[in-house]
Amino acid sequence: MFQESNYSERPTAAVDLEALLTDDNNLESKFQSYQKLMAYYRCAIMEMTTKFNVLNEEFSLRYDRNPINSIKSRLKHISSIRDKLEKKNLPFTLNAVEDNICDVAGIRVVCSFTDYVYMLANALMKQDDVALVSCKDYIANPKPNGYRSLHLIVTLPIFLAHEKRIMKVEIQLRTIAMDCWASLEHQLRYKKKVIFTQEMADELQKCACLSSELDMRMDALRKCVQLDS
Ligand code: 0O2
Repeated sequence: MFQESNYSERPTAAVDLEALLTDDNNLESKFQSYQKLMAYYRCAIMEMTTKFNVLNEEFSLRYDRNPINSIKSRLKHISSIRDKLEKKNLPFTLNAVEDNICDVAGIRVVCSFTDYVYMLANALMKQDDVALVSCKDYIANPKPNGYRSLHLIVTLPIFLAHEKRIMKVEIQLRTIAMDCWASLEHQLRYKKKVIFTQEMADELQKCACLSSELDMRMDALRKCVQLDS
């Protein structure tokens, strides 16, 4: 299985840190507090990645097939955290980050087939240390531009030497076809200030339909060859 980390890592800019933590004037102490919180989020990513690797292993033992094609992860960049807090009209403090930004730790699980997306999500949610905060099913209800993925915000514990901390993680589960479309669409326009004509938006939508049809046809083929029984 191909594994990859840091799907969008950029270095922490001093100017971002300067602006961070409006409740602390000391840059050195700001840096340490921020690094500590980010280390906790990295631990949460490790825990969650292990959970998916374990599920993948079990499934592969039982059915001789890997449901997971790849797992990618990233810590949200400080400038994106700042932008999101600003948008929500919230102060730039660590408490505000922990309480209001749910996707500081992000994991993207790319699956072979659509059924596996739901199978993995259900298996994860049965684990008694994982709690669901919110679920957005953009597979059942794609975004108007055609974006499809299952988004879960969950909490899970990380165990440190002297404490247990409950951390939030955003999980994006999608098929290879959904990931292909989202990655290309992201390159073309997501977060960029490009003016997209209606024709271009329509074309992207059509590509999303093609990727959805590809998933349906591959799912049908999988059922024909009965991979999981
Ligand atoms: P990045 O670079 O992944 O960090 P919320 O988090 O709820 O305040 P939102 O936008 O309602 O904000 O959350 P949602 O809809 O769950 O989407 C969050 C993430 O999904 C985005 O993260 C993207 O990774 C992905 N995503 C959502 N819509 C699209 C889309 O149309 N195209 C692509 N390619 N990806 C999408 P970030 O933080 O925006 O970016």
